[in-house]
Amino acid sequence: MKNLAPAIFPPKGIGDAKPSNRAVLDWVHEIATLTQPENIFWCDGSERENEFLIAESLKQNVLIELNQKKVPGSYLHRSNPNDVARVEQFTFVCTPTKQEAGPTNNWAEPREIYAKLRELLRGAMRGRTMFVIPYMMGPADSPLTKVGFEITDSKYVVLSLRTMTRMGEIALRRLGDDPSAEWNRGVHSLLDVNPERRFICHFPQDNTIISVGSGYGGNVLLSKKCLALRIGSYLACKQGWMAEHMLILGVESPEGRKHYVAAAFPSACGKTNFAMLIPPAHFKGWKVTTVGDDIGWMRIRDGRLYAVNPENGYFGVVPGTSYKSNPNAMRSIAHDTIYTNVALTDDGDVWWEGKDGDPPAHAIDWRGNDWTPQSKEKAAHPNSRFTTPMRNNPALDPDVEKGEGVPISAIIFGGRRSDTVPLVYQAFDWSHGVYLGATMASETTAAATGAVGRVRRDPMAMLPFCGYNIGDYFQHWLNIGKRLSNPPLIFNVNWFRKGADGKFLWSGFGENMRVLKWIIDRCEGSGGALKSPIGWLPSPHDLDLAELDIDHNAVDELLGLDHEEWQKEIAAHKEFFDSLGGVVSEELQRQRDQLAARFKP
Ligand code: GTP
Ligand code: SPV
Ligand code: MN
Repeated sequence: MKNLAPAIFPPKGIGDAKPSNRAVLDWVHEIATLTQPENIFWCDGSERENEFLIAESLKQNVLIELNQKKVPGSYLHRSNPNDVARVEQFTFVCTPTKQEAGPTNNWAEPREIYAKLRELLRGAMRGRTMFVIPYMMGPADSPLTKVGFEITDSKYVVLSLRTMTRMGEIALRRLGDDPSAEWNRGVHSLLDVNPERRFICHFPQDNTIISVGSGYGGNVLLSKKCLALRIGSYLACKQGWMAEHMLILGVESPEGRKHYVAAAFPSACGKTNFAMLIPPAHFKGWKVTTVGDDIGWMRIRDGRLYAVNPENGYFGVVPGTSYKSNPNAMRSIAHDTIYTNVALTDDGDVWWEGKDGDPPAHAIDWRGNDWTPQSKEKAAHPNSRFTTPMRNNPALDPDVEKGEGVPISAIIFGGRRSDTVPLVYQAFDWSHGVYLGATMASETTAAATGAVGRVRRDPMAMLPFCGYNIGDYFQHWLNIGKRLSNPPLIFNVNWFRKGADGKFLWSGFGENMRVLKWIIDRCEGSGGALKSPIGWLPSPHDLDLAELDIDHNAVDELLGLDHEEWQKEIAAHKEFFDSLGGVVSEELQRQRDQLAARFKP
């Protein structure tokens, strides 16, 4: 581990994009004094800088070159096998009182944890290069756009943020020279990539993030979950907007009528796939376009919600991605992509479980070991990821850079539920919709360390990402609704319901267009539905299932309500609210009582 991130020495003209804002310079000086790096590299995100960093990363084995004929501009990175996913147990919200962090966050007292982190960071960058990355989240001319700086000793982080954010000069210009301007301070050090010294700490009141001991994904690309969601949600509540774990997509009818919808599904539950959906042949002339695949920032304008995607690229789940399931993702990752923890084939290509075609006869797995189809281990880690610029996406929405954002017609919640929850239903109104979000649950996935497949409540898909008290977060949602004269309709979907044989009842992916179409019909006031105890449910003939190979029983099961299962579900809602220790408002408690009452004969 001694040579984890040795220093690099750039030629003249690279690594010297020093910003002029006094506050930034003072902070960098303070962190450099503490961490004692060999040198400081001021990033500008330029092509030349990128080429230099890739060359150095190849020399130091941070990146492995792929076959440039097969995947031009693409590289493979292998993370430490002890460091392959977000670590929720080591993620902290550090507010003056525990109550501000609330019942769903790990809390640490700011003074104590700052002191502990300072000790861990003392001398941590000796012999290493300290990179200073200026970046911007959001389109250049959006009122929601935020500037952040990430200090890191990881070249992988620099290369990734160049794809994931708008990095360099553009961020410096947005920040300007005012030392009191709002910007996020992010400090990251790999240390020795030891889980015992791994902490991801957020200081919302200081607009500060400190992450140590990891080199992976959401733990270290501080722009993403740390700033755009945890700190973002705190700022959003204070400033009257919303920061959500949501994809944003556009859907255009053959007649040219366009709607935008935002959807919150937990990690590894289908956001990227839904955002890149290609409608089946039956939906001739329908077009789906991607605004964002993971995070949505929304604000109120003229009584409506408008959304922007703060990110500039996709950090997406690789396994299961194929030309069959997600052609737009396959085209996006065919070039200029960093792959993390996938398998390497003998001809320098990448491979993963679920890719089109036969598995290779031999490959090197994500840990760097020989692999054959007979191996018991998976070739690619279940949470292996691609980092690819959003501009690679053939279905990118033309308004993705629009500063005012896109108007949202519908908000969709959804999770992985093998039972109980129907394919789709609609909330009666905004407050009921907030209740659907607040009580949603999902089976856990490989996106975070820990058990997989365990049903847990994950309100608005924000359980790991809400940077303040979840009760206040629910209230913020309710308050936003009161300010909307034209609120989005709210829906819940479940692509993952299983039949008695344990197989998915719904074919999903492109076929989800059929559900999306019903949602759009409802927004336009034309779709049919039945009033059920849980909300508006489509009957089988309200969904366009033409040319879909599915039998009637499966459709009935998908749209059915099992009263016994729902009694358990309602009890689980109560148990969840109770577990939050009194932070849930009357209004949501009343929603639960009304739901229970609607089930009574
Ligand atoms: P994060 O990046 O972790 O936030 O994940 P995500 O919500 O973007 O999930 P993603 O679209 O990457 O999908 C995660 C996994 O779910 C992949 O293995 C997909 O193949 C699978 N998946 C996505 N959509 C569907 C679907 O409609 N049906 C089924 N059965 N699986 C799906
Ligand atoms: C998620 O877990 O929701 C992700 C991946 O999008 S990570 O960036 O690692 O958080
Ligand atoms: Mn995500």
